Formats: sequence, structure tokens, C-alpha cells
Amino acid sequence: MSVVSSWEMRAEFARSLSRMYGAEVPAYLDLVEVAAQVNHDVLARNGADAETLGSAGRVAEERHGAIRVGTPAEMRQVATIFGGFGMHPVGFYDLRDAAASAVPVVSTAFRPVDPEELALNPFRVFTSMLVIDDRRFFSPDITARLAEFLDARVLFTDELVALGARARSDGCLPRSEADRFIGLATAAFELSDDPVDRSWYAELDAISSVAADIGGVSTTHINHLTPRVLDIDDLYQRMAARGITMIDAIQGPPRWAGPDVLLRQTSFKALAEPRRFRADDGTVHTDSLRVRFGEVEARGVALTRSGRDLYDTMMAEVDARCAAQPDAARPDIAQQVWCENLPTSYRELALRDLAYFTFSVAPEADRREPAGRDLPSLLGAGWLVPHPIVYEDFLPRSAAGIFQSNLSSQGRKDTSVAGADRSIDWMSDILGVPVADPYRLYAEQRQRSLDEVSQHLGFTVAAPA
Ligand code: OOG
Ligand code: NI
Repeated sequence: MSVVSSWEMRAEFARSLSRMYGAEVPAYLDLVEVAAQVNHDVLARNGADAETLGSAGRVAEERHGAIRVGTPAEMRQVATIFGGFGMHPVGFYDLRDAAASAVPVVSTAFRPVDPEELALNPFRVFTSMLVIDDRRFFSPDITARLAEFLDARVLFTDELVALGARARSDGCLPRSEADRFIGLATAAFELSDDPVDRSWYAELDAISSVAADIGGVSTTHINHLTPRVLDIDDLYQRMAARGITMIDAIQGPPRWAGPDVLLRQTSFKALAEPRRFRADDGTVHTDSLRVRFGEVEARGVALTRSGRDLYDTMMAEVDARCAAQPDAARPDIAQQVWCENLPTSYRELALRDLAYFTFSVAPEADRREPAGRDLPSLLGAGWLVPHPIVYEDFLPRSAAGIFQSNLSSQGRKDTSVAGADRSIDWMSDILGVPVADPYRLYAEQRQRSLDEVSQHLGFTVAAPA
């Protein structure tokens, strides 16, 4: 009997969600179409260079989704289901502090972790969980009512969770079970037709639109599905030219002449979608909600901790200069700050240990006499060629920006009281599996490459300390 491996199920799951989301949010199909055109043009223009950060095939299929849940129990079920697709929790994001308005969630991203698995299909889902006992947002009364509401709902059927558990431990499922697993998982993230309790939703919405989207409805849904694009500035212009209203800016690093780092994202605003509501007197009528939007992203090289510190410093510098020159355009200021601080080549990023790379050994004809046998000397003398490791994760500030740009209200946040304590270890505990540290994953990938290079050269090339 034929079995379906987790990566094949992951690819089919991503395609199945994409079909569903396209039917639910037609503007998503515009985004996918424009992204494909932009990618086609970039590949035609830049050839093999355009594939430095992922093959054309990978990039064309690449998506990330976002979901939001309410309780530790729901979060653990999500971990089991995504585990069945070979997607594991990576990184901890606390958006409560990253956002100016009320975004009372903590998040992780479920994604493949092995480079081979990422190359086969990199589907990832940014998963946020409401922190219902954070007093900055919720009174004890609301906390109690949220707990009651959330504990009473069932997001994932026992059958779906059981299939996830089996797929996770076996790494595959027989064909018919795999189809069932993918079908149930897709349906779990479909927009529900269940009437929304009007007053409960409104009460939560006044506190935080995110809280209402999570705790005000009896189901969950995929909130956006994001294609990857090779030139996000071009995409932004083409979408605007089609008459689609985009958010004001591209989040993350600016466009500039040097290497793409980390992640740039933008989105179109959430569209009004018809939803059924139940009023206090029990009558049901149709109205609309704006919660789901379309996002697109461009990915660059993963930064080391020191690279990330430099990135954060540069972002703070951009903020400061923008505040001092309110009439200047933010992208221009950002570009200037980037040019002043960031190396303009991969080799230089590698030499200064600002980003992660794998390495290949250059042909002898290209090598000069190295000053030493350490990595910088070998890079400097052309013995080793750096290949960027693509950033597979997210940015808290951009994520908060994406949440914020689509909120119907700012909500409330009482900064005079302490928030509820949450951490990566806490997240690991509730998931029942360790949340991986993204830096560690990138460092391990670099180390494996250095081991191979060392073997080839016959001496040890150590990673930067
Ligand atoms: C998640 C927002 C974060 C991203 O790409 O940064 C995100 C959400 O809206 O639920 O998806
Ligand atoms: Ni996203």
C-alpha cells in the first residue's frame, strides 16, 4: 500500500488551504497571480542569481499562513496536527510588547526545520495564542468569561488530532488516511458559518479586536496566506495599479542596493466579509467583519545575533531620524541608514559574522595565499564561497505591524499594571514539544557545512566564536 510522507502531506495541505482561501478571499488570487508575474520577471532578468535564496520551484510554492487560538489545550492540539505535517515550533514572539495597540497574544511558528525538508516544501504557519489573564488588557471578570467560552468550544475533532499524532510519530500515513487528514485539517481552518454572538464580540472588540477575533467566535480560521515574491516593491506597485488598497508601507528592511536581509512584508487591508450574527433576542442576521487580509513577503539572508543587534539598532536609528525630520520619507531615511551601516556584499556579511552562510570550496585557480586557516582568512583569500542561508522565521515588530494595520480599533492597554509572564519555556511546556531557537538551527546548518568543507580541505575550519 502506498504511504504519503510528511513533506508530501505538507505540500498537499498547503495547496489545499490555498484553494480554500482563494475561494473564500478572491483578492488572494490576485496576489498570487501578481506574485507569480513578478517572480517570472525577476527570474528572466536575473537568471541563476534570482535563485540564491531558494529555487524557483520552492519559491513559487512557498506560503505561510497565520492562525490564532485561545487556550493551551488548543495550542497543544495545533502542535500535534502540524507535527503530522513535519512542522515544528520555532521561535517565541511576544507581540504584547511589540505592538502599541492591544495585541494580547504570544506566538510561535510551525515549520520544517531540516534544510532538505525546507527545500521540499517550506510551508509554515505563524500561530498566536491569546493571553487571557493579562491584566493590561483583561479584567478578572472578562478572563473568567473568556475561559468559560474557550473551554466550551471544540476547534479540532478527535479524529483530526489522532491522525496528526499518528502522522507525527510515523512520519507518514497510508494514502486514504493522508487524504482524510488533509481534508479535516483544511476544514478546521475554514471560515465558519456559525452565528457570532453580537454583544460578546462587541464587548471583546472594545478591548482588543484580536481578542474578539479569537475569543469572540466558536471556531478558528486561517487569517491570511502569504505567497513569497522576489521583488516586493514591484509587487506593491502592481497591486496598487490594480486598484487594491495596500497598507501604507512595506514592513521590515528598506529597499537598497545591498543584500536582502531577514524579511520584508506588506499586505492589503482586510476586506469586509459577510458573517452571521446572533442578537441578544436570539434573532440571526447577516452583517460583515473585516478580519482577513492578504499579505506577501520577500525573504533575505538570516542574521546572526550580532547581525540582528545591528538590525535593531538601525531600525531604532531610522525611527529617531524620522521623528527628527517629520517631512522626510521613511524609506529614504532607512536606505541611508542601511548604506551607512550594513555591508554591501554577502562576503562582507560573512567576514563580519553578521549573517549565516553555508560554504563551498572554490576551484584552486581562484584561491590566493591565505593569511591563516581561519574562516575570515579563507574567505578573504577566495578559498571559500559563502552561500546565504535564507531567513525562515518572522519579525515581531513586522508581525505586530501586520496585526495593527488590520485592527478595527486600537483597543485598550493599561500599562500601569504588570503583564502575565510568558516565555519560550512556557510555550514548550504547553505544546509538549520543545520550541526550537531559530539561531541554533541556523548555526547548526552552518556547522554542518563547515564540517564538510573541513573534510574536503583536510583541516578544521572553525565557525566564528
Ligand atoms: C499573524 C501576524 C504575523 C507575519 O507574517 O508576521 C504574521 C496574524 O495576523 O495572526 O503572520
Ligand atoms: Ni503573515
